[in-house]
Amino acid sequence: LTRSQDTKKPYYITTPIFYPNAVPHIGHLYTLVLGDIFARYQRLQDPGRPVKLLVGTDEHGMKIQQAAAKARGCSEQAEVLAFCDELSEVFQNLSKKANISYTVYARTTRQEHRNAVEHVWRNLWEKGFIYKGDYEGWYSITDECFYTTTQVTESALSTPETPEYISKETGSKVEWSKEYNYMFRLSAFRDALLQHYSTNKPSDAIVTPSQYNSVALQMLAAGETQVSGEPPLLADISISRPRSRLNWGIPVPNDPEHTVYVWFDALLIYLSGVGYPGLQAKDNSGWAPNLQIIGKDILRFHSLYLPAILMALGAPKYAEFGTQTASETIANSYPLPHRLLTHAHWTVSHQKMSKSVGNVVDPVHSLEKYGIDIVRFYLARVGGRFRDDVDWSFEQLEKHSKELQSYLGNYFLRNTSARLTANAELGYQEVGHQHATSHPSNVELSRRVYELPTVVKTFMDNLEIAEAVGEMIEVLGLANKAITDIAPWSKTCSPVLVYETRRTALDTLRTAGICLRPFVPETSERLLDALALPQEERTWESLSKNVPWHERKVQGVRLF
Ligand code: ME8
Repeated sequence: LTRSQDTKKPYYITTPIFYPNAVPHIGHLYTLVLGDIFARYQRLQDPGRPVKLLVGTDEHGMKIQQAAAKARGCSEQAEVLAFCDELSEVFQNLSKKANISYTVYARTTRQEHRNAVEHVWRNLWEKGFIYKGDYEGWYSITDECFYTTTQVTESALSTPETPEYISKETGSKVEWSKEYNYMFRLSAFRDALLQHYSTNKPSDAIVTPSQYNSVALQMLAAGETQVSGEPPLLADISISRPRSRLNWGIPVPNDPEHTVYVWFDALLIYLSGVGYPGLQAKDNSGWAPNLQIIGKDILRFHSLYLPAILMALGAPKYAEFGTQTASETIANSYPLPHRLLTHAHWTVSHQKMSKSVGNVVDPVHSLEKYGIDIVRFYLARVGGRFRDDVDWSFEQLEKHSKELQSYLGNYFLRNTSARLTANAELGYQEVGHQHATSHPSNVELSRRVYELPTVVKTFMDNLEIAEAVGEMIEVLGLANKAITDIAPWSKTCSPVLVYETRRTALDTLRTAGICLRPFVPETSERLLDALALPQEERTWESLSKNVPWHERKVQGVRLF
């Protein structure tokens, strides 16, 4: 499938599937809201095209096994699954509560996902892209990972008789250990990955540009001489763990002594979530993702491992693969995702908000206290730049809440008072709807409102959410200023000017209301209901048509 061919397949958006090792925090809600904003925006742009939005939970691996053991005091498989069921539901409830319009709630513990993982594994094993390799290194049981020689140091307790080594990073004890593992030939895809990213501009491949650069640089570095003791950056990766250490996961096909590594398992959710292997790309499954949204913490997995696995899926046997050029590898690949939006993190006192640090903001509490749309608005307005980490602040949340309430809510009420409506009617009787806008503030506002959809669309298509919201707020700010300047409620204001001002204001509210639909869906619906716009007049396309306001019964209601 080439990009031009697949404009009619469902538009497919994915968010990461979260670890249900603890309850979600604002960071998780944030990624979900971003996914939902793009899904709703896409539906608004092209109502005839289905949009799929995948969200869910990543339930295998050591992290979950340990969290379940801690919470339930045992690591029986049934207990671990019950633990996952419970927490996955908490994530799902959060998605529902925040109006995330997901179409797939995917869980890695489902049978259909396991089938997909086994299918991919067998394909890559049979073709020789997965092989058995010996793995040797410093292993920490506490951290459940291998360290390289440069990452360990002698501990203070070490003696010549009983030498003892620890990880420099965590201080946990390490032991030299050797085992066989299944390895994936990531290194075979270096040239194809490099070509894939060098032929796709940042805005088409990895947004933001700085994240694109970090991947490009990593790959270039991978070609250079390796630092002694360190594996090269695109070295083959271990994709299994001995069952004796990790039993909570999918057993390796034909080798139950090994469990599939959690990231290899998790990345395949994007395929299994739309029916792979039952549905192939030529069907209407939605594959490949048009947009994947992730935090910068998991960029390497999505920008390097996933495309390499997809390339391997489409490749011939490894023995014949050597003669294939990078362009052929890309052309034969199982279709690659189109765009990867990589956002920065929410911090608390400039430290990453994270479950393990324990400095998290409870999303449910914020949604209940401030309202769903207010929280969504804040996340998009302040977190929509993606480049830099943002510190969570309730003061900022309140400030932006007031911005929306005043610029949108109060503005709406000011324009729909009974007296203003009656005076506008008098003005309409006098001049009729052919009347041209005359007051400079109304002329300027009308121009900005007319341009708003195009400006918003350009920003949204470039994945610039904060800029899109910023533009809407700027126009609403201008509208508020215009009505204050004109003061249509004053006795000296002629009915014709009242009519013109109200008409301009209703056009502003309609346009802003439609542009805001992906961001604050409930508030927009309330506004568009109150403006008496039928569903067919709430589409993006309808923005270019005029609404005969004098025929509409506009109701002044409180939006917040
Ligand atoms: O990494 N600010 O799951 P996870 C913004 N299961 N976003 C944040 C955040 C923060 N402080 N903290 C978390 C995993 N996130 C894997 C993913 S995908 C096949 C497997 C968001 O529960 C952000 O999207 O640790 C980040 O990438 C994700 O949660 C990590 O969630």
